[in-house]
Amino acid sequence: MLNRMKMLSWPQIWIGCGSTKVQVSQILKYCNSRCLGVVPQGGNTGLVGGSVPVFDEVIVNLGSMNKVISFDEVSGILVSEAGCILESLVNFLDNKGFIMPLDLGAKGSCQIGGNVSTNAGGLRLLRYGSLHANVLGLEAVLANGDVLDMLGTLRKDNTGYDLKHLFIGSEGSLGIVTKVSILTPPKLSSVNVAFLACTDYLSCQKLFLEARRKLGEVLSAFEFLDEQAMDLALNHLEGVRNPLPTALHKFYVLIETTGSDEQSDKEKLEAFLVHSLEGGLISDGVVAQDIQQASSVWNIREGLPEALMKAGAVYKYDLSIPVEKIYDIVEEMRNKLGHSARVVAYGHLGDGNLHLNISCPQYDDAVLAQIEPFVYEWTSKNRGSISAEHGLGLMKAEKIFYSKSPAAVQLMASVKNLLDPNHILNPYKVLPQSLSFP
Ligand code: FAD
Ligand code: S2G
Ligand code: ZN
Repeated sequence: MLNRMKMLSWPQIWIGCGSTKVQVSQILKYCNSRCLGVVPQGGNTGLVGGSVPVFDEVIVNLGSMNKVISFDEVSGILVSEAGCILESLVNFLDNKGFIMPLDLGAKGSCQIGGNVSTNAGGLRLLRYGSLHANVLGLEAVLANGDVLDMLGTLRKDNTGYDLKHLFIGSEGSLGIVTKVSILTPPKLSSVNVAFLACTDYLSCQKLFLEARRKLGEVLSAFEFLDEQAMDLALNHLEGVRNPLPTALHKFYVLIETTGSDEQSDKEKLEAFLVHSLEGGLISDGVVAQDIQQASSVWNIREGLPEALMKAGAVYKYDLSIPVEKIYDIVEEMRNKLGHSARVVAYGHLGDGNLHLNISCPQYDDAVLAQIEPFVYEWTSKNRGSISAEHGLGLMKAEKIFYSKSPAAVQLMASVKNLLDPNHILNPYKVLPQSLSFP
């Protein structure tokens, strides 16, 4: 079987074009029978080392399984192969008047199979919910080669345990996702973007509450970045400029509304901006007047990961924290690190998700020792999660106990042992070493 594969170089197996679940099944049967480790791989944009081998694992990249299987133009239910790149699905749906329920800066490379396997959050979760809400069904191949057809397209199906949820966010450690059935929302005609400036974090927090009250059902994104993040963007991203360049701004908020009435939605957003100015919640603000202005504002926010990579070495922490405490950890890290590193904060404030990035000219163990385990202990003490949306992968597998109880992790290990008794799927990832060997 394997000799029919276009073998690029062992241990990589790139499934041949026109590949099917049968080929994935045969590869896993083969690897399972010889206890060969396997790393499922999508677009390789993951940020916790989940999609690359640790030693000599076989890489199974789903990139050639990239067909749209069906699309129901009434319900908006899309069924596709796992290797479809997110942006290609965005473009496919655009012509049909629908959108994907998730959007992330990596859309040009990440695959829907990888999005599901990491339970990716992204820029639209506030409006459309997580993939646990939008994925209706999956097809997955288990370690022994069994094909699990859970590719339902029903909104409601309460017949027994909903097993697909085990695979959403399991990071390739329980099975290889080969097909996805997902509910896609209709594309609405009126999308508006505002870029606002605040003088302190408390105002950002209050602004979020006001946005939910005053913008209500049309609110579709609420992202924030601090002035350190803005400086990085201005210094490292081509063609980016700050629409609100006054020095006194310490925080920036990007608000997007998505509705069906251009006129009233825009008036609603402009009224919100005036109300926030008069109430002292913002020190300045602008509503994008056209698509170019809207995308130039989005480019600032979506370009931050790239800006950080260009700035040097970066230590990334993707934290879920109660909204009122989000900036406390940023200030504590700044106090601890002083001038030895630049602490940058941005993220999906609407989801309580902080992207804490600590940037230095080069990697430095002394800096790392000041960050960890402090950041994990602080997050755990404040009942947050040490991984909001990026998963655990290799980098955070040993940190799982900061956010999950020993009993919960033990049960995860039992599920892993049941579905992958030889532990061939993504070894060393997600679960601590002590638990992930039989
Ligand atoms: P990969 O990186 O290839 O793999 C990720 C994990 O999923 C690995 O453990 C891999 O083994 C497993 N996997 C991949 N495909 C399959 C499959 N078919 N079956 C089983 N397991 C599989 N993430 C967010 O959540 N929100 C964001 O806003 C966000 N923004 C980003 C912005 C940038 C610029 C970058 C570089 C990354 C960003 N990410 C974000 C992280 C990353 O894009 C997501 O985790 C994404 O879902 C990974 O998809 P992928 O196809 O690249 O998967
Ligand atoms: C985002 C990307 C990764 C990071 O931009 O929303 O998920 O930490 C992040 O920069
Ligand atoms: Zn993110």
